[in-house]
Amino acid sequence: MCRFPLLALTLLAPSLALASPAAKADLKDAAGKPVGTATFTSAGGGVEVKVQVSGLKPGPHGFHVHSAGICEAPDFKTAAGHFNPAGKQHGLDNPMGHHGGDMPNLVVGADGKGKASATLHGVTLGEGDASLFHAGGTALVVHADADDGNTDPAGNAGARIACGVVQRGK
Ligand SMILES: [Cu+2]
Ligand SMILES: [Zn+2]
Repeated sequence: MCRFPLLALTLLAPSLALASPAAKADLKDAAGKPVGTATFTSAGGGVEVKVQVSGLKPGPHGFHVHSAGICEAPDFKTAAGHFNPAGKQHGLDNPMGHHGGDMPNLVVGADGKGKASATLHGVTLGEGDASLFHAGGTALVVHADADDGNTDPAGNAGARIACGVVQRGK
Protein backbone atom coordinates (compact mmCIF):
# COMPACT_ATOMS: atom_id res chain seq x y z
CA MET A 1 0.00 0.00 0.00
CA CYS A 2 1.20 3.50 -0.71
CA ARG A 3 -0.88 5.14 2.01
CA PHE A 4 1.67 4.85 4.79
CA PRO A 5 4.67 6.46 3.00
CA LEU A 6 2.46 9.35 1.96
CA LEU A 7 1.33 9.90 5.53
CA ALA A 8 4.93 9.75 6.79
CA LEU A 9 6.03 12.36 4.26
CA THR A 10 3.19 14.65 5.19
CA LEU A 11 4.18 14.50 8.86
CA LEU A 12 7.92 14.88 8.25
CA ALA A 13 7.96 17.75 5.79
CA PRO A 14 6.98 20.59 8.14
CA SER A 15 9.41 19.56 10.91
CA LEU A 16 12.31 19.31 8.44
CA ALA A 17 11.55 22.79 7.21
CA LEU A 18 11.68 24.13 10.77
CA ALA A 19 14.87 22.26 11.66
CA SER A 20 16.97 23.74 8.87
CA PRO A 21 15.76 27.13 7.72
CA ALA A 22 17.96 28.33 4.90
CA ALA A 23 18.30 31.35 2.69
CA LYS A 24 20.28 32.62 -0.26
CA ALA A 25 21.27 35.81 -2.02
CA ASP A 26 22.16 36.30 -5.68
CA LEU A 27 24.75 39.06 -5.96
CA LYS A 28 24.70 41.49 -8.86
CA ASP A 29 27.04 44.37 -9.64
CA ALA A 30 26.10 47.97 -10.49
CA ALA A 31 25.50 46.98 -14.14
CA GLY A 32 23.17 44.13 -13.15
CA LYS A 33 25.68 41.40 -13.98
CA PRO A 34 25.60 38.31 -11.69
CA VAL A 35 28.86 38.20 -9.69
CA GLY A 36 28.20 35.58 -7.05
CA THR A 37 25.93 33.81 -4.61
CA ALA A 38 25.64 33.40 -0.88
CA THR A 39 23.88 30.81 1.27
CA PHE A 40 22.68 31.21 4.85
CA THR A 41 22.02 28.36 7.29
CA SER A 42 21.26 28.27 11.00
CA ALA A 43 24.31 27.10 12.96
CA GLY A 44 25.34 27.18 16.60
CA GLY A 45 22.93 29.87 17.72
CA GLY A 46 23.76 32.08 14.74
CA VAL A 47 23.68 32.03 10.96
CA GLU A 48 26.47 30.60 8.83
CA VAL A 49 27.11 32.55 5.62
CA LYS A 50 28.96 31.05 2.66
CA VAL A 51 29.69 33.34 -0.25
CA GLN A 52 31.42 32.89 -3.57
CA VAL A 53 32.10 35.61 -6.10
CA SER A 54 33.71 36.03 -9.51
CA GLY A 55 34.61 38.94 -11.75
CA LEU A 56 35.61 41.24 -8.88
CA LYS A 57 38.77 43.32 -8.37
CA PRO A 58 41.52 41.27 -6.66
CA GLY A 59 42.19 42.03 -3.00
CA PRO A 60 40.22 42.19 0.25
CA HIS A 61 36.63 43.46 0.15
CA GLY A 62 34.42 44.37 3.08
CA PHE A 63 31.08 42.56 3.01
CA HIS A 64 28.15 42.75 5.37
CA VAL A 65 24.51 42.00 5.84
CA HIS A 66 22.70 45.33 5.49
CA SER A 67 19.41 46.19 7.15
CA ALA A 68 17.07 46.60 4.17
CA GLY A 69 16.27 44.02 1.50
CA ILE A 70 16.41 46.39 -1.47
CA CYS A 71 19.27 46.40 -4.00
CA GLU A 72 18.89 49.36 -6.35
CA ALA A 73 21.85 49.88 -8.69
CA PRO A 74 24.16 51.59 -9.18
CA ASP A 75 25.05 52.65 -5.61
CA PHE A 76 22.90 50.18 -3.61
CA LYS A 77 22.23 52.84 -0.97
CA THR A 78 18.72 51.37 -0.69
CA ALA A 79 20.18 48.49 1.31
CA ALA A 80 20.68 51.04 4.16
CA GLY A 81 23.24 50.57 6.93
CA HIS A 82 24.64 47.41 8.47
CA PHE A 83 22.13 45.05 10.06
CA ASN A 84 22.42 45.98 13.74
CA PRO A 85 19.65 44.43 15.85
CA ALA A 86 21.69 44.76 19.08
CA GLY A 87 22.48 48.49 18.66
CA LYS A 88 26.30 48.09 18.64
CA GLN A 89 29.06 49.96 16.80
CA HIS A 90 30.75 48.69 13.65
CA GLY A 91 33.60 46.24 13.47
CA LEU A 92 34.75 42.82 14.62
CA ASP A 93 37.79 44.51 16.23
CA ASN A 94 35.80 47.34 17.83
CA PRO A 95 35.40 46.99 21.63
CA MET A 96 31.98 48.69 21.26
CA GLY A 97 31.06 46.33 18.42
CA HIS A 98 29.96 44.64 16.52
CA HIS A 99 26.97 44.79 14.20
CA GLY A 100 25.05 41.56 13.67
CA GLY A 101 25.83 41.87 9.95
CA ASP A 102 29.61 42.29 10.26
CA MET A 103 31.95 39.66 8.81
CA PRO A 104 35.69 39.37 8.06
CA ASN A 105 36.87 40.57 4.64
CA LEU A 106 36.21 38.57 1.50
CA VAL A 107 39.54 38.03 -0.28
CA VAL A 108 39.43 37.94 -4.08
CA GLY A 109 42.32 36.31 -5.92
CA ALA A 110 44.18 37.40 -9.05
CA ASP A 111 41.60 35.46 -11.10
CA GLY A 112 38.80 37.67 -9.78
CA LYS A 113 37.32 34.83 -7.74
CA GLY A 114 36.82 34.63 -4.02
CA LYS A 115 35.16 32.49 -1.35
CA ALA A 116 34.45 33.06 2.30
CA SER A 117 32.46 31.63 5.14
CA ALA A 118 31.58 33.36 8.38
CA THR A 119 29.12 33.06 11.23
CA LEU A 120 26.75 35.88 12.18
CA HIS A 121 26.16 35.85 15.94
CA GLY A 122 22.99 37.18 17.54
CA VAL A 123 21.15 36.82 14.26
CA THR A 124 18.56 34.26 13.19
CA LEU A 125 16.61 33.01 10.20
CA GLY A 126 13.51 32.72 12.39
CA GLU A 127 11.17 35.38 13.72
CA GLY A 128 11.70 38.76 15.36
CA ASP A 129 13.93 41.83 15.11
CA ALA A 130 17.17 39.82 14.94
CA SER A 131 15.94 37.81 11.95
CA LEU A 132 17.38 38.28 8.48
CA PHE A 133 13.69 38.22 7.52
CA HIS A 134 12.63 41.07 9.83
CA ALA A 135 10.16 43.60 8.35
CA GLY A 136 11.72 45.00 5.18
CA GLY A 137 14.28 42.21 4.93
CA THR A 138 18.07 42.33 4.58
CA ALA A 139 20.68 42.29 1.81
CA LEU A 140 24.25 41.10 1.42
CA VAL A 141 26.55 43.89 0.15
CA VAL A 142 30.14 43.66 -1.13
CA HIS A 143 32.33 46.78 -1.04
CA ALA A 144 35.15 48.12 -3.24
CA ASP A 145 37.71 48.22 -0.44
CA ALA A 146 38.75 46.34 2.69
CA ASP A 147 36.83 46.78 5.93
CA ASP A 148 39.26 48.06 8.58
CA GLY A 149 37.37 46.17 11.28
CA ASN A 150 36.67 49.06 13.65
CA THR A 151 35.70 52.41 12.06
CA ASP A 152 32.07 53.12 12.89
CA PRO A 153 29.67 52.89 11.11
CA ALA A 154 30.97 50.97 8.09
CA GLY A 155 34.70 50.19 8.34
CA ASN A 156 35.81 52.59 5.57
CA ALA A 157 35.06 49.86 3.05
CA GLY A 158 34.23 52.27 0.23
CA ALA A 159 31.60 52.03 -2.48
CA ARG A 160 29.04 49.26 -2.64
CA ILE A 161 29.92 47.18 -5.71
CA ALA A 162 27.55 44.22 -5.44
CA CYS A 163 24.28 43.49 -3.68
CA GLY A 164 21.85 40.60 -3.23
CA VAL A 165 18.59 40.46 -1.31
CA VAL A 166 18.48 37.66 1.30
CA GLN A 167 15.68 35.33 0.21
CA ARG A 168 14.20 32.25 1.79
CA GLY A 169 15.60 29.06 0.29
CA LYS A 170 13.48 26.18 -0.92
CU1 LIG B 1 28.43 46.74 3.76
ZN1 LIG C 1 29.08 46.98 10.59
